[in-house]
Order: sequence, then C-alpha cells, then structure tokens
Amino acid sequence: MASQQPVASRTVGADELVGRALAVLEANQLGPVTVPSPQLYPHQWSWDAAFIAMAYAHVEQSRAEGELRALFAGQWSNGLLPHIVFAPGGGPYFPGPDFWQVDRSPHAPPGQATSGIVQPPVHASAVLQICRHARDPEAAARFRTEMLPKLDAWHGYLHRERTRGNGLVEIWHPWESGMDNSPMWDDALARIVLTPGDVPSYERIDVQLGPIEERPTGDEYDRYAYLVALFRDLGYDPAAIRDACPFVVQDVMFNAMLVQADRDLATLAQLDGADPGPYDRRADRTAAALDGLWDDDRALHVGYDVRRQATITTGTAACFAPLYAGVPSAARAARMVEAVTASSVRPGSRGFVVPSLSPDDPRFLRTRYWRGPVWPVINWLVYRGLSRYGFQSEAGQVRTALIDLVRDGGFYEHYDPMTGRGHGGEQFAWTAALILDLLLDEDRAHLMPPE
Ligand code: 2M8
Repeated sequence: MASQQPVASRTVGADELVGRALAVLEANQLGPVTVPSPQLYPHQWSWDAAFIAMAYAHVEQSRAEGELRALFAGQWSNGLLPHIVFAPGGGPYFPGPDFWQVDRSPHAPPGQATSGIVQPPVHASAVLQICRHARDPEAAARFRTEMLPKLDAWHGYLHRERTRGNGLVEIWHPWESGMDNSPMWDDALARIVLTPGDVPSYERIDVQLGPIEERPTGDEYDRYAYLVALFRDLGYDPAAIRDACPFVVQDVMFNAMLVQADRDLATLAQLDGADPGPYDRRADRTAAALDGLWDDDRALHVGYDVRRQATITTGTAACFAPLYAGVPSAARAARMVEAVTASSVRPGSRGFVVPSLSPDDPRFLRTRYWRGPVWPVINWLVYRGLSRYGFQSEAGQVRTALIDLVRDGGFYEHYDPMTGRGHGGEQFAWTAALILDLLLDEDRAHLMPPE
C-alpha cells in the first residue's frame, strides 16, 4: 500500500484538517456510498456508514441522508440491518457474497448482496444528528419520516430475535461487536473446538493487503468463517441460530449503543408526532439490565457470556461505553472516569486517549488490531461519555489527543498507543468522519477547554 503523507503537527490548522478529512471521505466515495478504506474494506459497512453520516450531517445533509438510505437498501424484511452492503464495483473482500449466500434466507433483500450478521446499532443516533444539524429542515423532516419505520424494524429485530427476555441483546459473531479480535472474545472462541473438516474452505484477502501481524490470527479466522457457514447452513433463521450458535455474548458497548439509539429513536418519533413511549421503555429496560453488569472492583461494566453463563472477565476501553448512553449513576460515573484516566496513554505531547486493551494486560499488542491499538471510534465514545457527565476537562484531553494523533500521523484505521504511529487501513473513512465530528460539533465545542 502506498504510504500516506504524514502531516506536520500544529502547523495544520483546524480548517485545513477539516479539508483533509473531507478529502479522505471524498476519495473513498463509490457511487452513493463511502467505503471504509479503498483496499481493505471496499464496500459499505453498517456502523462506519452511520458515523460517516454523522460527519456529513455537519457539512452536506443530502450526502448524509444518501449514505444511510443506501445502507438501509440492504435491510432484510425481518428488520436485520446487515453489517456489509456490497457495493456494485467494490473490490474483492472475504467473505464476499458467494460465501454469505444470503439468498438462503427468505428475508434477504432480492437483488442486493449483503452479509447476514449485524453491527452496533448507532443509526438512529445518526439520523437524529442529521435532523439536529439540518440546513434544510423540511428535507430533514421528510427523511425522518422515511427512516422511522426502517429504524423501528431494525430495533424491533434486535429486541425480538436477539434477547433472552432480560432487556439485553446478544451478538452471535465477534464481527457483530465491531471489535473483531478483542481479547473479550478469547474464552468464548477457545471453546469452539474445530476439526479440519469443520472449517469451510476460504481464502483471506486482508493478509495480502497489509502486515499479517496487524490482523486477527488464522485460528480466529477459522472460527469467523465457521460461524458464518453455520448461519448460512441454518438459512439465517434467527430461532435456529439462537439455539445452535456456540458464540453468544451480551456485549457492553453494543447494548450501550442500543440504549442511546432507542432514546434517539424516541426523540425522532416524538418529532414526528408518534408515541416515544415504547422506545423509551425499551431503553430503560436495557439500561437497567446493562447497569446490572457493573463490576464494582474494576469500576466498569463487563459483558456476559450466555453459553458459559458467566460474566466476561476481560474489560476493555469499550466497557466505558455506558457513559456515552447515560447508564451509570453519577457516583458510578465518577469511578469510571478514574478508571478511564488510569488506563489512558499519552502518545503525543497533549491530552490522553484510551487504548483498546490496557498495556498492563499480558495480551496487549501495540499494533494488533483490537488487542491494544488506539481506535478513534472508542475514544469518540469515551469523549461523548465524559462530556455527557460533565467531565469537560477529561473530555477535552481525549478530544485534543485524538485530533493530534490524526493531525500528526494521518487518517489511519488505528494507532500505536506508544508512538502514535498509524497502522491498519490507510485513508480511513470513519477516522476522518469522527475527527470531523469533533472539529465541527459546536454543541460541545464551547464546553471544551482551549487546546
Ligand atoms: C473491521 O471488521 C471487518 C469485519 O466486519 C474486517 O476486519 O474485515 C472492524 O474494525 C469493524 O468494526 C469495522 O466496521 C470494519 C470496517 O471498518 O472493519
């Protein structure tokens, strides 16, 4: 891959950084969609698209709407919003449409190639952000009315098919968490014992595009492919998968994002003259169950492994996501903020960010994907959470350090927590999108201490 031009710190002002971020998004445009990264991820991804829409909400409303419209064109008739919508003309990716074979489900959209799993539900929050920043309020109102039934079906799918009745929703594949090889899934994946005959034949493309040591291992990919083949063989029938799937996890970040998205869906419904009550009641229920996963010793919420019927002992930066959704009490939040700062790193000269795994954890690896690097999306969530609870100084530190990382190192997928150097995919769309949101979010900017 061609090397990205590093940019000189501080000599690049906010306006120029905004311009560079917009140029990254434009360069990743493929028809009506923005792909995460041109070589590594050359199609549309679900939660990436939502963050890209949030960024465009500040500068180009129609593009923001178009991004989500294109994503929801891949929605299934049972409400499932697939984690990938394959773009006509997009490059090779494993697993591609031939591996997913979603036409085995009666719910898959005819004529639209998609995956058959989901990603964190941040889409209602993106629609609300578009409505809040709309330069054309009438168009935004039409868009809101258009999106409400789709969002209702998407959340309905999660609350119907992905729950065991306690308000928490579950994921069936590490890819559904968005944090593919996080150590949080190690134990659950290790219990999937495979013989060579169990592993479907497949060829990885990711390892041909960049350093193999920055990607998940072969053992992990065998399990990823095995789970997809299992869902495919079960015709993507949710009831059958719920019974048979060996990987069933109630993830903290996924549920926190759903709480916030249900709150935002309630607001959208109210703006549309509909009853917000059902969405707020769901949010209350999920939030209460999520708060029940509080680990008092570590001062954060931890996930739950449904198959083992035990909490997941590994906590990562993503476990701070309940702050973003307003889940913990003020007292718990204060303790979480101490945990945030204790687990933070200072890759540059200003501020701090939270790596995806604490450097104190023996499994920590500086550049291996979700096992140590700093991810903009997690820090954006932490930033929003800190800001929500009034920890403006800490929020400002995260914002400053994140902006510096990108300004100094370029728009990468993730960053080495020690050096700040970028790794993974280059010209990365949601990195650009989240930086744009940080730079252009006037609702919060006045709360921030000066950089
Ligand atoms: C990564 O996941 C994909 C699988 O969905 C992959 O590794 O091939 C994750 O970082 C995920 O969170 C992200 O949405 C996706 C595209 O940026 O890449």
